[in-house]
Amino acid sequence: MLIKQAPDIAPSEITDYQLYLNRRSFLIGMAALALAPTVPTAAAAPPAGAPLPASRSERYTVDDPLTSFENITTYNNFWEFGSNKDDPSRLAYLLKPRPWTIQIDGHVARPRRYDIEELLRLFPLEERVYRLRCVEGWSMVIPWIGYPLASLIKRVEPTSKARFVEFTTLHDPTQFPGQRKGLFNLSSLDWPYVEGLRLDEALHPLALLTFGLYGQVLPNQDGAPVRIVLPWKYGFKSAKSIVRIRFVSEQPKTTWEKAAPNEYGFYSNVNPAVDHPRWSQGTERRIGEFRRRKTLMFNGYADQVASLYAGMDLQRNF
Ligand SMILES: Nc1nc2c(c(=O)[nH]1)N[C@H]1C(S)=C(S)[C@@H](COP(=O)(O)O)O[C@H]1N2
Ligand SMILES: [Mo]
Repeated sequence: MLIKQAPDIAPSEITDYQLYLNRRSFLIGMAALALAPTVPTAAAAPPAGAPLPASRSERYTVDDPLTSFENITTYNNFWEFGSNKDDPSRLAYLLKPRPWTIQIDGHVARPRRYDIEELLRLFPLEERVYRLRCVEGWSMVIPWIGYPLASLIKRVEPTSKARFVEFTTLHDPTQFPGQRKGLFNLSSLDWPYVEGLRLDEALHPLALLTFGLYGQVLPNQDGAPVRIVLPWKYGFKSAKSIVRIRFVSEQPKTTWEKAAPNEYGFYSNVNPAVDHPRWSQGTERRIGEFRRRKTLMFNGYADQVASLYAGMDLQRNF
């Protein structure tokens, strides 16, 4: 059985938000001039992707310093590429984020297959700065670009039978080496990667359908061309490279529940009071910092999401 590790990584450089903003306006300027963006940056950043303009949200942001683009794009969990933190950035070139479609089906009045270009333009894009807390004990602060998942959900009109939403990642071993069967993948996950939410969780305004980060389209290793981001839940709930959103009446069986049901529950809300069976969830290591931080209930979003779980036993519904 495959088991997530709780690693301790070497500290990295501290993010300079101003540097990002400068670089972003520089990129947008370059794009406007239709020049090839060979961008000289202070940090050895990976090549810049296509700019993705968005208006910065005043409401959905946090004061914590941003994690560097470098760290966000080289320290990843994306098991489709492999189980090491650098596998996704090393092998990301294998994923082809265009053409791409996303199937929306199940209990909805308007089931449809959307082309990614259309999906991207359905609603205005916002930049939101969210904390991301991995179940392994590290965290980041990421300026995502997307629009509320709720906007898309309302558009396809779930019927009264829709009680849960299931998200499925692309299954293609030619693009995802981690999905190939073989000696080195004996203990891999059950593909495709499936995640799920209760419908009311999926409709929560924090749930973001995400197309970009740091002013540009999602790098492949971060889940191009479209993923979800659920900042109050452990990172593995935020499925990457989604090809299908299905509305169902029964609670979906998720990939990590299937792999280790006693370790990864359906809810997986960030909760410092409920330890993982093999390690504490009380503190976290913010990538780029030295001292550990205290993990906050619902990752610091309790005032916004606690009511979703009123009356539930969070020890049992972990
Ligand atoms: N399809 C898919 N989605 C995934 C994963 C994965 O392995 N496959 N890993 C998850 C985990 S464990 C985390 S912490 C986040 C990491 O997102 P990031 O690499 O963009 O920071 O993606 C989540 N989404
Ligand atoms: Mo994670």
